[in-house]
Amino acid sequence: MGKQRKKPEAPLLKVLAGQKQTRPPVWLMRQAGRYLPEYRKLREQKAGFLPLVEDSKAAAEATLQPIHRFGFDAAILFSDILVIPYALGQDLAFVKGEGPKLTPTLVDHNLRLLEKTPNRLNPVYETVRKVAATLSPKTTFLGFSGSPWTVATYMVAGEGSRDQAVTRAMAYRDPQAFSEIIDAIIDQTLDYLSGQIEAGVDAVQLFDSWAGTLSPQQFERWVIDPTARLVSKLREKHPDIPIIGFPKGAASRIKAYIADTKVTAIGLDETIDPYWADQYLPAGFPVQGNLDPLVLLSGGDALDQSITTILDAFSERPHIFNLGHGILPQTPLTHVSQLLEKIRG
Ligand code: 1CP
Repeated sequence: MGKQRKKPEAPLLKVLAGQKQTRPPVWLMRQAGRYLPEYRKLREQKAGFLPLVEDSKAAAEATLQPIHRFGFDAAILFSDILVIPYALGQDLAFVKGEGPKLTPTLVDHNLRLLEKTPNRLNPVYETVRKVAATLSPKTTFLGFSGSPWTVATYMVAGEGSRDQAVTRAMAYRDPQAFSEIIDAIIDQTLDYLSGQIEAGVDAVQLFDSWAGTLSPQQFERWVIDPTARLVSKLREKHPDIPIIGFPKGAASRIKAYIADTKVTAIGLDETIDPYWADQYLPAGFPVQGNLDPLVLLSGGDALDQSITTILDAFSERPHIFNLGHGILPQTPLTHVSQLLEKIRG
């Protein structure tokens, strides 16, 4: 593919190319999901979350539901960051009320004993082709993956945790074995994102949901370095693909993250002061964020005021409006409409 952007009319892609828009494009992390009644209905018809991801027709529908209802500027592929461990040979189950479980856990099981099954990702590429064929040229199609560190925390512990202690301890205790896990994730993620791009996504986001618990040196080693390698390898194959990095909880370390990983844009979580970000991040560098999901849940004047603050702080820079983390399942739909009216005027 040449330099020509595929969708010259898509506002979100313009922002990623460094062009500020008068009204920022908007989408919401986790916008395809449980706060939507039409999603809950689709989900009920399936035996679990994985059967939904593996049914490309249903997954395409879940991807498009928030676009049909709200007209967001981006559709995000309906899949999950945990399909990478699944493709690397771990078993994956979404246990009701408890969240995802991966077995065997790599804290006590050697990665080399897993049998890779990359064909498990094929239905996702089919979902991408289906969605890409129907999206309007104004709507950006976002692919995604987890970042190596965040995916590794699930592979090692077998589940989500508040502080990633099991994985952080392993990374100190056995950096050699942990590096092998990170490298395997990078290779599989490279194939996965390339597959999404070849099937038709316009840009990708790297979710590093658990970047915030690492000490400074470990952040360099396990967040920045693997992300930089992944970005550079992906650009070798797809030089023009915009990449949004989202190192949640990275605080002031986002400056080093931007400089060293060479992502195209940065996703900011809700703990970052947008005025600080505007002042200290490189001039003209595109940002995404960073409304508190809890203020969207709460609504009212607090919601309006928070939106105004973010719009004001980023009024002079390329900005994609988003939450600082995923939308909460209990969020009233009327609050999402209020948000869109406020941003779009
Ligand atoms: O049965 C269901 O409906 C399960 C709920 C659900 C959904 C809708 C899960 C389980 N994953 C998803 C889809 C999903 N996950 C998307 C789809 C597109 C969209 O954003 O609308 C995306 C981008 C993700 C990304 C994801 N999965 C992240 C990174 C973002 C974040 O929120 O931090 C993480 C950490 C996961 C793991 C995961 N998958 C599902 C759950 C409940 C979790 C969190 C588990 C935990 O840590 O306890």
